[in-house]
Amino acid sequence: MKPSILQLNPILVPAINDKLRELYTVHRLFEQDNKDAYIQEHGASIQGVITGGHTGISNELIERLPALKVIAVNGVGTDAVDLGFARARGLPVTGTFGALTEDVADLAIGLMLAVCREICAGNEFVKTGSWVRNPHPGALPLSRRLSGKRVGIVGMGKVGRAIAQRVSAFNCPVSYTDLRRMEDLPHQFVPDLLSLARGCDFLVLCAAADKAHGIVNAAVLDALGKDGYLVNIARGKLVVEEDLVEALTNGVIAGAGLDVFVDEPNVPSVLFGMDRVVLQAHRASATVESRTAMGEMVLASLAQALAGERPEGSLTT
Ligand code: 8YV
Repeated sequence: MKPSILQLNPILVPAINDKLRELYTVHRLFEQDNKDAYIQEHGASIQGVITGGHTGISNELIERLPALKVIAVNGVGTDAVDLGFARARGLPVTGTFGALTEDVADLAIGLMLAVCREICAGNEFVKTGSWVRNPHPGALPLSRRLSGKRVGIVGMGKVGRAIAQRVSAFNCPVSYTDLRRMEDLPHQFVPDLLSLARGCDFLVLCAAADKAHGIVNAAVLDALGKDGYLVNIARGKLVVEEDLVEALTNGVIAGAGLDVFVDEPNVPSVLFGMDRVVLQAHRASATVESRTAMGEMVLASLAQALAGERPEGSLTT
């Protein structure tokens, strides 16, 4: 009999789903109307869980899966899993570390360019016929340059480093904050976020959100200032969203490029009408390339754990 796997959210790569079905009995919890009853019926047989970085898994659900051998996160953020709880149970929690770095960094660059060059507003201007109705060159205001601007990176992990590498090609001086200075990097380390924000034009959030809720607040946005942009490709909860909305509404900062939000898919609707704000639906890793590599890592984690081995990417065992 094939081992049973519980899948908490969809995988979008057909080949990965085929492979999962070939090896396991896959219980797709995200398709069930009555999730509680479904767990009641199948919980005892589940040996592996697949979840998303943002979705994670509750301790309550873990407790209802007595045969569980692994939680495979199809992502790199593990803030939605209680790692201490899993560790105490000897339960491996794995991530897809390294698989999505390039695409997340690419989207950060896309958001940086989109906000300062107002690419989305320009796109709408052409597509809605406004250019024809109003061909005067001043119909759209001048935008701002990215090249040479000072970039402040919050969280110099794999993604932060990949962004630093990319913006260096735009001749942008890079500074960063993290728990510690990285001796192998040529960039300026700034120990506190407020000073980092004060000294940069783009504040780019790439930090893990495990212990960093609400670090970007009104004071940080004030320090970033009226010519500064915020880019977030990490987690919505790093930011006090009400403070961000207020800062954007009142011109405290110049604009924002956001892929992630506090309560996805609910985004503060006041942002929808702002040309200086570019929004994405948590899609930084949503490429065929990343999601295929991530799916393969999930498959490897399941296979290793169910064979009684320690999964390579385990954070807790
Ligand atoms: C993924 C993420 O979209 O890696 C993460 O932590 O949040 C995302 O990049 C998500 O995990 C896909 O399931």
